Amino acid sequence: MSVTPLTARPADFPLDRGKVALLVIDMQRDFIEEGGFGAALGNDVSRLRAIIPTVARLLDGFRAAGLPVLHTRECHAPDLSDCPPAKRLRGAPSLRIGDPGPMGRILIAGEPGAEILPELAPLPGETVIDKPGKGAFYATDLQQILQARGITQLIVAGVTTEVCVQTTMREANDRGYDCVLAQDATESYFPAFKTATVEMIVAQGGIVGWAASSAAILEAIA
Ligand code: TIU
Repeated sequence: MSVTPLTARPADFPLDRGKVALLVIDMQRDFIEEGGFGAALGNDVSRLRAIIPTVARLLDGFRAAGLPVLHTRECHAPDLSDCPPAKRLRGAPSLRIGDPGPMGRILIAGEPGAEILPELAPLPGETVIDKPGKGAFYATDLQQILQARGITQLIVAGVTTEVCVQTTMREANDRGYDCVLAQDATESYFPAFKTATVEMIVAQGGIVGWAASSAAILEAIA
């Protein structure tokens, strides 16, 4: 298999086209549009919109290269059987998980708010993982899906950087996957948290993984 050096931090990443996939985390209306979960938590959701074109370019690049694309959605069963009470009851959001809002019930599978943004919608045949946790491996089939397809390298994008993206990268790292954060295709409600997350991922020789620009990633897979 052909290995291409991808310009990254803390060092070049040996991208293997036979083993790499794009994993787009939770680009859902509930986190990015008004009236959803992110806004109910008191966040300014507008700043997350800025990465939509960059995530779209990554999707286009992976699709054009014939490389695998996987998407995740954070959402729960309508009866909330997969939602720990602590998750629902924590804090003082204006709407809790399962409550009816302008985009349907908050973070519930099948509701409009839980859908991926139309601009970034999965294509037929692309894997979509519904996950009840912040990490994409907890209580999902992601590990088995990746193993079955021989995927060992993950290019990770999506929201939010320090919550679901970082949790997923840490889960993946512990399972032996080599992960690259697409640093301009991820965003946080808190700019300082995004900066800190990128730095803690690449610190200590890449203790969690690598970070690279989308342009460098697209160049490496072209
Ligand atoms: N609140 C927050 O920053 N994020 C989440 O709750 N979920 C994801 O990051 N997807």
